[in-house]
Amino acid sequence: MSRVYQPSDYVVEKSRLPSFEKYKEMHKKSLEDPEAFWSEIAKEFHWQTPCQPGKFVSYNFDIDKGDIFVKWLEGATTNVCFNVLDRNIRNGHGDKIAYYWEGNHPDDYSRITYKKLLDSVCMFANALRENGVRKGDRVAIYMPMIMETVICMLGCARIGAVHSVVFAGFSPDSLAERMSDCKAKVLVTADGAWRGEKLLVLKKTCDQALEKARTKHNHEVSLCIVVSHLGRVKPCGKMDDIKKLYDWNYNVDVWWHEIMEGQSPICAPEWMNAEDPLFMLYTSGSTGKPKGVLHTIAGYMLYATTTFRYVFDYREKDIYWCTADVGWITGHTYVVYAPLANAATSLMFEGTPFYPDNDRYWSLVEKYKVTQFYTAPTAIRALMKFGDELVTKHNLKTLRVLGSVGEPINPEAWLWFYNLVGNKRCSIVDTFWQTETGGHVLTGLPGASPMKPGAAGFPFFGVEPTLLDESGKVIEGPGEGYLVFSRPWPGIMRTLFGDHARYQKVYFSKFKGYYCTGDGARRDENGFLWVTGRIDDMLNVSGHLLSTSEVEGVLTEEHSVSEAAVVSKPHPVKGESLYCFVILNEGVQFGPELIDALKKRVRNRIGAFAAPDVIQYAPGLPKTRSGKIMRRILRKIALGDTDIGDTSTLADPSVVDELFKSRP
Ligand code: 6R9
Repeated sequence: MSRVYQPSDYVVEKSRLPSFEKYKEMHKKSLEDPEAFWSEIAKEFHWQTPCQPGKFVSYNFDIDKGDIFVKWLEGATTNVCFNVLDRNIRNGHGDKIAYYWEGNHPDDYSRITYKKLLDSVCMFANALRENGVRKGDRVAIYMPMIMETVICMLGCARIGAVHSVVFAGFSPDSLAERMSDCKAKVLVTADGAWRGEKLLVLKKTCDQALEKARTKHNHEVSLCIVVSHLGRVKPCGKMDDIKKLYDWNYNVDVWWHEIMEGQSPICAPEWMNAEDPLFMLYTSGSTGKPKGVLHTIAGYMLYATTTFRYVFDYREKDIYWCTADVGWITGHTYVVYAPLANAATSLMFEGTPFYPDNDRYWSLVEKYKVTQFYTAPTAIRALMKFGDELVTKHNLKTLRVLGSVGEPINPEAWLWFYNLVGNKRCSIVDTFWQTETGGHVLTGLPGASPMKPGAAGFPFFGVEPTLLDESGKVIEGPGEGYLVFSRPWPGIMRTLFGDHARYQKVYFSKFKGYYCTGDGARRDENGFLWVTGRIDDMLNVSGHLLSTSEVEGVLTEEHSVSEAAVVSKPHPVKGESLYCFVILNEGVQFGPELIDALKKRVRNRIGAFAAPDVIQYAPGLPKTRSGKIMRRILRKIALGDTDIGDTSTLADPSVVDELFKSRP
């Protein structure tokens, strides 16, 4: 039985939702009458055409009854950029700081008000229009954590272009594949950025990606807009002449500052239908090909706004900080759209927790007087290693809410976060959600929910979680099963870009009538939900989802490898790590050189975060008679755990012994 922690008086006093009873009441209302619940929140926003009563929500989650669809506020028209900027300025927040920006180097920092942000967004939106970008066109974004990234996303939203951000740690191949899949017209990037002492030459990666898009995918991106960033920040490590780091292609490349020059800071927003696309974001798929998750305008805006308000209990003078990169969904919703929709002041940080010292996060909390701090378990575990003194030497008393996202948080990390960082008086919100869900779906609420270290907690408003057993039977009360949802909340994705069939198959075919998350969960005797992790062939490395088959595909590209199987092995900091088994072709020598080559290949093809920890030589793989690899057994071998259970379904049980013998 784990201990239950109640929210402290300090948190409850300031909370807009100060009791669990009140939460339960609101949650019940949100399910009983979604229209009444969400239309109350919709009233705050500007609608060019309001939603007609009775049209608030319609959906089908049952594939037997026809195509799956979800629609919120059908017929209404609005613009997200207008709502997160112009509306706030009209409400008197024009001079409020939207973002404090802190660079990789502590001497680089700046700030931007709502009014200034709107001016820049309009200028960029005009520049996009001038360059032929129209409503519905896709704009790929490969950017560091700088203000221009936000300006670019909102500029797209203003003119109805669909942004497709690719995390700037992805390889040229991954970027090329994503740009080609969404047929991006434009790519926006920066010359480079510092991460700690390491220089990332983003422009060079983009050049290679543009070339690959052309030759491998037959897709031509007509314009590449480049922010000149390196010249305006302090160098943090060794750097040659910037201009020599990459080429300039006069047919395609333009400087950000040049296309911004002379643009008007006024730009009429494109009034969009509620169900028009806002953005797409690729997430790993279990077949290897990434899935272009598509979010639409009105529902996403409502849901992002509401989750932010209640989950972080944001108040007027608070300073909120989410450490996630804009390249992931957490950055989209909780660095960009949700804080701005709430007229919040956020901190945006370009660097790493370890530069110039391992207390950078804590020194930033102190410097900016952060009230809400939202990060990932992998970061917490990495920082725990450096000892308590790096935390305690900073004044962190402004903190009120601590958030966790990306993977289940282990109780040890939770307790450290709670006791040391939160000084036993902050609430921890463990937010479970996905690229697909648009915003938090299971979470605690600071003043209202009791907490258990490691439990995600309770459904957010409008969310109805269900646990199912293998046969699809509903598990009532305590128990463990597949985590599914029986109805849509406003922020759920609408489709996979260009592949509605795959959307229906991946998310709605396993259990008829339910959205299937791909995660397992347990409900305990007090009704807390604990997410137990992926139940498909996905891996979560430092909060980044990867598909095992994608990595296997890359390993087998190496000519010497005939077959590969990748499993997850628990890792003290990263949560999970990649453990790879490779079968080699005749006559190939297994040794450090090949291991190196394979690791490098995965890094180059997918990204540094996907680099395998272990490559093991495998004389064979444990397969069923029908040829399915039994990953369960491989996971045991990776762990060195000989208690492997029943192997009677294996075609050749002797390979298991051999694999144990060949462990490195
Ligand atoms: C927001 C985000 C989604 C997957 C999800 C689950 C895992 C995220 C979690 C969590 C346990 C949490 N996950 N938050 N597991 N507790 N609080 O991370 O989106 O990158 O799409 O990953 O991450 O496995 O299915 P995304």
